[in-house]
Amino acid sequence: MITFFSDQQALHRDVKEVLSGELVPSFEVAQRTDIVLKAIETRGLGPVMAPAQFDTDAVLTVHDPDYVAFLRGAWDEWHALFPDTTQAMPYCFPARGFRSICPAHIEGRLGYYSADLTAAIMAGTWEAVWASVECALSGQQQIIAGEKSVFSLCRPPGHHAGRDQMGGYCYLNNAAIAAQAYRDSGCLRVAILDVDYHHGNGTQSIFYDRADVLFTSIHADPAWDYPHYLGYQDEIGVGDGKGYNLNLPLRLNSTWADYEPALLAALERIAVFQPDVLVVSLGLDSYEHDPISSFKLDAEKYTFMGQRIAELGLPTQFVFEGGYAVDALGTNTVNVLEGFQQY
Ligand code: OKP
Ligand code: ZN
Repeated sequence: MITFFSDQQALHRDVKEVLSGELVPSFEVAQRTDIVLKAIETRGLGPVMAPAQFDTDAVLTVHDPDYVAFLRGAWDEWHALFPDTTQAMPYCFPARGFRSICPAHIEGRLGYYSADLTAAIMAGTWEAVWASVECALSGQQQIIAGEKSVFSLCRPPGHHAGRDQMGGYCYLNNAAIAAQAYRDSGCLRVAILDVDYHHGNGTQSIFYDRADVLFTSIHADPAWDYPHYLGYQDEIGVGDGKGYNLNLPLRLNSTWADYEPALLAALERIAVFQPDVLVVSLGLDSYEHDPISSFKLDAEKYTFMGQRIAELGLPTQFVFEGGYAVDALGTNTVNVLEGFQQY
């Protein structure tokens, strides 16, 4: 299996996030992809290639042009105003009762375009985010060219990013951009399976009113974990999209005994949908030792997961999302990919 990765992605680094009221080093560190690359090499998964370059066309079919322009220019604008700070972060938001107005000042715009305090913008963020998108689009092109599977080692991740919103370490939605690119390459139906511990609220919102892209997600009950305000079972889609959104929230501390039936239910829904292609939002934060998550999957369960996904027999693009137990992240990621290939 080919992996797409760019050195540019490491330019987004040393980020801080708000956790339990404190500004702390982000769990979403550049070493995450280092360790995955190491495991890919040690276990001989296949070649790692730099992505091709893309213009913004494919991204602007998923994201709002003003939002993309904002992301691209935010650091320079912030840095000119606050030269002694290391990252741009909002402090106020258009919450209930306010108007949905995009203000002029950079701090107002940061709040307008943010869901939370876990997606700061630094020098290098845009370059990394863009390289991450290029990994997604290069992977999509490989599948269109006839490969059975591909791994887009995206970082920063993407599944919390909405059409005009960042949050949860995410800026542009790599998986959604790939899914839309399949549609624009002639695929009629695209399925997304999001196995990250956190609900993929951004991906869901992008395709919520559409029947051509099925979104399925297994994640921690949002009543008890991030992103809290989306990801409930009764969110089934709207308009044409009604019936094309499947959320399978699980209780905190869920084990494989809880997880496997949910996975099989998602795979069954995908099989009925008969998509041309599958995009997997591959988060590994369901791992038992993940520092910010509560599920109890061990390393061998990721092999099972890959095998189960392979049983669909679909061309499959894996897009990297979360996973913060850095030491185990390489093993767990390659377990899924190897499990998929073994089947
Ligand atoms: C991004 B991805 C809860 C802290 C949650 C933000 C988590 C972002 C996850 N106590 N912090 O889906 O892995
Ligand atoms: Zn996650």
